[in-house]
Amino acid sequence: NVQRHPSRRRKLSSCNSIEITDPVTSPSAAEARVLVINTGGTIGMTLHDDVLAPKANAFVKGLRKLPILHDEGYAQQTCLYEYYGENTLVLPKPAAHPDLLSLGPSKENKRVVYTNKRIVYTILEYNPLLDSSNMTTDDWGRIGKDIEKNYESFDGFVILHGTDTMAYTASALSFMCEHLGKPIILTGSQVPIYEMRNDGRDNLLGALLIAGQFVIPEVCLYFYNKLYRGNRVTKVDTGSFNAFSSPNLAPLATAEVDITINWDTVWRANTTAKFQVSTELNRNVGLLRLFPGITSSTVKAFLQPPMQGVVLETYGSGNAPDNRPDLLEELKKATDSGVIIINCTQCLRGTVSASYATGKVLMDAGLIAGGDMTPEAALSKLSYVLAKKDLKLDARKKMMAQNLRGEMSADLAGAKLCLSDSRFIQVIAKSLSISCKEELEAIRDALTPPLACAAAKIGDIEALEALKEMGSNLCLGDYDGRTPLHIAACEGHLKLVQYLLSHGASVYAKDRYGDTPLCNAVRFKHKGVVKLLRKTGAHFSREELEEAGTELCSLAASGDLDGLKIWSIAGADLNKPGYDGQTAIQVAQAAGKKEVVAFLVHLISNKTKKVFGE
Ligand code: ASN
Repeated sequence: NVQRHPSRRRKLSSCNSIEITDPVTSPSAAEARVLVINTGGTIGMTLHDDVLAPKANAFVKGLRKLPILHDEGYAQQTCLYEYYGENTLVLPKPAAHPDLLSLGPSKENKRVVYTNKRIVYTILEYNPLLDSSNMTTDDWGRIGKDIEKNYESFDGFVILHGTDTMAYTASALSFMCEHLGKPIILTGSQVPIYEMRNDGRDNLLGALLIAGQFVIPEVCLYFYNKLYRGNRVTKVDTGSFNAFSSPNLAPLATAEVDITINWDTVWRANTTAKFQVSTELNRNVGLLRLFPGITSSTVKAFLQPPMQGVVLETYGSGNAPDNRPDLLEELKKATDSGVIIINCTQCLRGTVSASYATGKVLMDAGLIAGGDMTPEAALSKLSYVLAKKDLKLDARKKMMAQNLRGEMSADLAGAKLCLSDSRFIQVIAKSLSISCKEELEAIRDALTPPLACAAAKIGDIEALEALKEMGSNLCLGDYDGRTPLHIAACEGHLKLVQYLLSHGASVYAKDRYGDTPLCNAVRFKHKGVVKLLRKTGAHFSREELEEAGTELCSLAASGDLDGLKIWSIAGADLNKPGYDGQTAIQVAQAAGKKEVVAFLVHLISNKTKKVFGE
């Protein structure tokens, strides 16, 4: 796979290299890159004077000595450090699981996936490293900005973080990261990674494998073999490796013998907007827990300015005393004066509802039902929504009641057609004598990806709509990992691309050849599709951009203006030299393609003007 990296290939000559024999399906699919942001936490702590505290500049050195987390031989052979720097490590190549191999390529659709990709990961260590009890909203902003800065250079992100406030950071990042298309996974440990018995190694390894292999467009938390949606978790145990619980949502993935992704639960992107991080957060928010006998003066004091948003942790399904007018009056006064109060339950599991008189009084006092949100999620959502300066109070309240990032369950009453309602799947199930739900789902998952790809090929949005109503996931790929978006991008079906992007398709999906929908749209010269994909955040990888020069030169030699325009829209640098050091302009000049030369000169000078703001 060194073939893929020209600079690494060049540097090989200066390394004592031996031949690389990685049996990869294609060079460009051979490596995935993950950025690990180390903020601190127990995972990297050591004992000083009998207490645990973070130790600076020790983590990378420690990992280098752990063969399950770093393959020094591969790093040397591929000049990894020269290319990516000293803080980059690489996981060993996973042994292919024999059961999985025997089951063949349809495994992808059975949600169980193995990989032979190398996960190359770079560690960005914060200074100072923090016990997570010391984290503030400014630290969340810093993490967000670092992800934004590095978004296009990596396939996924892992945040090493202390467990104490990890649920708060995960919730906050889930809201701050708008139009997210790649995985961001928080993890840490209960015991430092340097101890003999520890959970840090497994947690880091699992988080890296998932972040590098799967396009899960969510902020997640990985702990004790489970991947959770980040804004659904809460820390429930100080003394167990199984420290987190996601009481109202099943895990997104489990890492047992196989890594099994529950794609039906994974959040589906619904946007054609680019990723961005909103670091503005409002700090005038708070959590108030009801208890029998709480005085109205306590409540009054808590709700005084500058307080703007409060999560009230109520009893059971969202109840409070209905025989305490003094208390209810304080709440009503606050909501009347513009404080947003969210009603969340103190119970670990379940949702608030207005089924009791003691619950209805809170609605009457102007509180907003928080559904089954965790208090951590509700608090950080308030902080995020209240910082939206261009929104009026009503719009903010509306946003608080909406499900923004999967933090609350939808009201399922009267919801979409369920699988068993679908005639099509039913008929097949009957002929195969299948009846149970799991088998029906397995049939659906096996059949619908190729059907969706076929529909994408002919631009049939209605067929895709029907498949979606069956509960099919339109972002799953076929046996070659080619998703409906890949196919639609090849065919240039702009409307269908738009439809798919609004219904869960990911611009970052790679097929088995390592190609994204953007690569396909560029190859088949569909300008409109390229523009839309770029608007949605699609981009070429660093390696693809580096190697673009050769393609640009061949387009210049053949006088292909359209091709050059499309590469430029797709983000290529038209000055990039090809394999022999010549640029596209030089090639066009040599080949006497005057029109191409004029075009390139015009385009490049226009770009330069833009950069200098002319
Ligand atoms: N106090 C530590 C922290 O939150 C706990 C841990 O990471 N397990 O940073």
